[in-house]
Amino acid sequence: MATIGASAHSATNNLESFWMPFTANRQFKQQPRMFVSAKDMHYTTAEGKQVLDGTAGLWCCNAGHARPRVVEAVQRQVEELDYAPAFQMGHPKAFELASRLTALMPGDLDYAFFTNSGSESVDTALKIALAYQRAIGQGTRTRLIGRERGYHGVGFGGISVGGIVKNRMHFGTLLAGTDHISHTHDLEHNAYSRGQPAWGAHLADDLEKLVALHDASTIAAVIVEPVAGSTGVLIPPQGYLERLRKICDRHGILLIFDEVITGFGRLGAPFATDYFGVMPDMITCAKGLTSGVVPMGAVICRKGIYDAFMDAPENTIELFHGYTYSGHPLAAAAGVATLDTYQEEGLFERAAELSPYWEEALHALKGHPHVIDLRNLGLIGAIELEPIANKPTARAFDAFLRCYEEGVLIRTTGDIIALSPPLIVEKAQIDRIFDTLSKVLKQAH
Ligand code: PXG
Repeated sequence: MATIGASAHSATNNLESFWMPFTANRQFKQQPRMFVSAKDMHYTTAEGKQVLDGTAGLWCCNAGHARPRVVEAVQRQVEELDYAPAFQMGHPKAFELASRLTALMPGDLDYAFFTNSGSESVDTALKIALAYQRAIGQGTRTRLIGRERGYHGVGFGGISVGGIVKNRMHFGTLLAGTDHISHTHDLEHNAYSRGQPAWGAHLADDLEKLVALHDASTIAAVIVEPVAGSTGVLIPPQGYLERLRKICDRHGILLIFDEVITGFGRLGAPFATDYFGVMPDMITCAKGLTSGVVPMGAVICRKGIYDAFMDAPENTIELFHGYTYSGHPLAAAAGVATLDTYQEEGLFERAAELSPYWEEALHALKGHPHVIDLRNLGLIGAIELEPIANKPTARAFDAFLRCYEEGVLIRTTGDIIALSPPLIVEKAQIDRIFDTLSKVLKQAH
């Protein structure tokens, strides 16, 4: 077996060639952190150490790792049908998954378009929004509105409506005609909120300002994460999403919920739309759809959107969009088996049941050195740290490295620690995550 370390620069295992995504490549390659296997709640490192997964991989392995149903389904599928053309041909698993997925959805969110990632789901949803407005005779509606601190993946559509400076500033002019409403994060009013903060519903009125500026007749859609994940777990104030929905309705603007993180039980309900009781016109998802086992995403659309495309002659393609691997057999098989696992093990309900325990364990960190906020919803938690002067991100990254040494995987963004364990986490493992964090934060300088 190829090993790392001494043989790192051998021909069989040259760490140089792989340009790693969203990674400090040089730092990593000097001090690699390699996972070689995973089971249930744990990773095993190249050195043979067990690491407790406090982040469900990258917010995706909601059912835990190497779950038998999913592993077997993928193995069976690869032997039976490895690939079928995605355009003008079909295969049963993709249809089965679309039926199962839309059956999970409230209301008339009845149609699923498959992609291979969250980024592709977002770009797909934005394109469907534009094409839909044209189809219903509203072709002047070409603007796409996102939110500051939003993360919608890394396609040009996603970074254009996204609100992360570093993800945008290096990449030219982006899409024309996008704009952003303000984010909802406010420590002055909402620090140490448990669940949804009370203050801030009025921030949704920012959309009215953009309507006044651009005119509703130019705006196709608004996309938001119901809970912003990547920029540090920003939980919507009570009443905020309801207000956003009302403003969209008033002005004929489509509302897209980017549920790449909030989907598949993360909040203790199937989706954020269920948790908050607010219906979007489209949902983008990925990650938990296959519990991270095979790459896959989906856009779920309300019936009226699909129907608007269906009045062209029957032998014509209705939407000029799709991917070679849309609804890939292995991904579809993984998806069906993952949904089975969620259902059989009651994992969404389990997340809801565990969330008060999770909340208590998180908020017990109040008063630890440099902690300036703690926030939580469902099985998501965040610890915001005071940045070291002139060294933003250093304090949280140091905590990440120390937790890893202690055998617990956490995730950091800026100086915020984000936590999102697989939904199979046990109470003793929640204790282990927060005991480790407590120890590490007490040692922090
Ligand atoms: N939308 C949202 C809301 C996301 O969180 C994407 C789109 C893009 O998905 P893909 O599959 O193209 O990566 C995401 C991805 C983190 C982290 O640590 C978050 C994501 C990905 C990697 C790391 O916060 N979110």
